[in-house]
Amino acid sequence: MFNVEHIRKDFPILNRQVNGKPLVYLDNAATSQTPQQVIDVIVDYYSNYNANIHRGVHSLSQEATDAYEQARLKIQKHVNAKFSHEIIFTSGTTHGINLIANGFASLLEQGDEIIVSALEHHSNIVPWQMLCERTGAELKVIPMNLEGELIMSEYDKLLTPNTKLVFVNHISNALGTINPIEYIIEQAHQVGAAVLVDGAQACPHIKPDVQALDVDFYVTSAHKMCGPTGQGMLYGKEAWLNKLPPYQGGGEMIAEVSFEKTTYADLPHKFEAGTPNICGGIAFGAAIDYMNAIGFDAIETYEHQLLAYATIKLSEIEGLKIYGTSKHKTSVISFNLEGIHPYDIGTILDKLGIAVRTGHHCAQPIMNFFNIPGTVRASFAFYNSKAEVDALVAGVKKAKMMLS
Ligand code: 7TS
Repeated sequence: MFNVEHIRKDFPILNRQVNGKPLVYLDNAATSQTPQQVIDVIVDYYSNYNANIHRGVHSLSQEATDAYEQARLKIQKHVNAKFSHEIIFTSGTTHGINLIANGFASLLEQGDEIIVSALEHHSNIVPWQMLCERTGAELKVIPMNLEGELIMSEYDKLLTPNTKLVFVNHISNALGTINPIEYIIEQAHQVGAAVLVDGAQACPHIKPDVQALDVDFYVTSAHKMCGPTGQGMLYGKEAWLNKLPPYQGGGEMIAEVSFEKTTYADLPHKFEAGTPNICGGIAFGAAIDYMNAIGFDAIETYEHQLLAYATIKLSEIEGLKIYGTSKHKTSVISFNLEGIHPYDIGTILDKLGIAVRTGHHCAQPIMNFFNIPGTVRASFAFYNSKAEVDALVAGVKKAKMMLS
């Protein structure tokens, strides 16, 4: 049974005070908090078996290698990849996207087209613009409607035989919209384009099935799903990963090196140059174990209730406008109070111990679309309580009173 009070005990940080008030942490879309179970794994690694991997004959190195490769298997199972070597450890979503963008630089030419969506995070816009500059390919954008949903009839029109790559996030960080990636993938494949899905905001809430989706690449970050920062994963179909050139050169990604010629290691090592974030990978596996023990169905149901409750309560505040009103959305509420700058609301909420994000959320095109400088964003996780939603609502009312 899902019991939020019980779950909250796993997160030591939730006991702390901020500005003399109990912390109400509602910035989960930026980064999630870490349960004791994952902290213990990190402490255990550095206390007991810290060593470099894949290279030592000594016991510590073998223990660390085993734990690291076990984590890869956990991730493989979690996203239902066919092979474990289709899971590449990265430093996060941004790294994964850049790895693919770099790889496609050798495959694209003038006249090719890349499609992104109007709902993207900057990390999903800038690497493609850089890629277009390098290759002469053209960037096209799937527009959105006022609910913050991508317009699929417009997407259909953008697809041509020249489309080589479609890039879209699974869930928008700024608005919480869940995008119809099944349809997007299917249509892209009809014209022979590859699809990369950014799952940074999806993985904290749902369990992706990369084989069922038939997605070509899927990337995410551990720190948004109870794991450490500086750690992420890239899933790629074996055939694609074999086709793409390595991203970085260095140790561990080679088969043989001489000054005349270097041959590359097999997957996944071809894309994992240098000493990785070993502890991060192991802790990522532990975070996935932790979330699976709670269960993604239970998480989804609970967060949906929290979202519905918060939406009703916040909507009752006069002059409050919510941006992103899709029926298919996750537990993110982006809003503004009429005539008040989001930063001012965020500052008052902080004084009350309530952590939200304010600003453009690294998604300036979305803010431009709504013609606003930014929003206040409250993003909920499964360990947030109804009482915390009440605290947010009371805080916003207080901010309104003080600022208007
Ligand atoms: N893609 C999406 C959809 C994101 O939300 C983020 C981070 C990234 C990519 C980049 O992830 P990273 O782990 O490589 O940094 N989003 C946010 C956010 O909404 N607030 O802070 C970071």
